[in-house]
Amino acid sequence: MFSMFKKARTQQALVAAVCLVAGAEVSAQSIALQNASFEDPDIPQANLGLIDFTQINSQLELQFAIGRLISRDFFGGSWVQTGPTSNFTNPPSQQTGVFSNQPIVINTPDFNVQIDPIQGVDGDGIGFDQLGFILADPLADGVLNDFVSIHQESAGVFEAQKDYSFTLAVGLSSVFPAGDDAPLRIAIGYLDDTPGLEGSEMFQELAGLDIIASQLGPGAGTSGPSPLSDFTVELDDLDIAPELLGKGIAVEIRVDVPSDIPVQDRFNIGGSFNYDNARLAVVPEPTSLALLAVGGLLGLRRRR
Ligand SMILES: [Ca+2]
Ligand SMILES: [Ca+2]
Ligand SMILES: [Ca+2]
Repeated sequence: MFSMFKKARTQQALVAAVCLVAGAEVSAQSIALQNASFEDPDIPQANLGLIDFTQINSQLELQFAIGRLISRDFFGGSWVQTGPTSNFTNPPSQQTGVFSNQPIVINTPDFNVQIDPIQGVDGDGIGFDQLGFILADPLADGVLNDFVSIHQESAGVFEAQKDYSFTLAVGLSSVFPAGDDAPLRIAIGYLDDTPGLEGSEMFQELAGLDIIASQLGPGAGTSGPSPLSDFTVELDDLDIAPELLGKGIAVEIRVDVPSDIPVQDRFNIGGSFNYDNARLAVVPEPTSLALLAVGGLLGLRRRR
């Protein structure tokens, strides 16, 4: 009678332990990324007095003028910008960078502009809460753009029986909102340092996720940028080849313009996304942990 009771108790403990371990799956540990919130370089308050309104003939030209005051086309930290206009390597492609999320109000006889900050942007307590942008301008500086990307190798390395996740807050720009044919792709991979490879060619994707414009709320023709939403790409340990264990974990943010679309039609396709708060995390493989826990409890039982 007593031993049956004890057995039931042990089974309850087993179930509880497995549930606990399964619950632990969500307790991911973060792996540091540099300039993950795109706060570097810090962009000061825009001096709207620098805009020469005698040269501004349209709302679009005014958008460009404001954009120049509130953005920088380079990053602090170790993000590497790549794209055809930069010959696949650093220095910057000028299609990616950071911008301050500052409110803009312009009242002239010809222009009335009010730009409200995007809500919920992550900051560092210094100046404005900044974001990154990526613009797959199909024809930048007279050079055909098939893609634009940034990537970074984190301080973490791939370990056995670990899953990984890369999360990015993403929104659609109101200036050149992207079309669905040019999705934003977020990816986890590694950098292949084989001689001869450079820029984007070095990034080898292991898991990727496409985010299309129509997933992001207000699109082309609307008055403002869409709010940011979190998107996560997950890399399963089963998709990490044994020879990659110990190799640095890298992440990529990328926009591709489909190369099979005629040049004259591409102007409707390339577009701009806003993003912020890049987060890389490692998650202990839940199945192996649960098996370990069960094995441990069974071992205890046998010793009794
Ligand atoms: Ca930020
Ligand atoms: Ca800041
Ligand atoms: Ca797994």
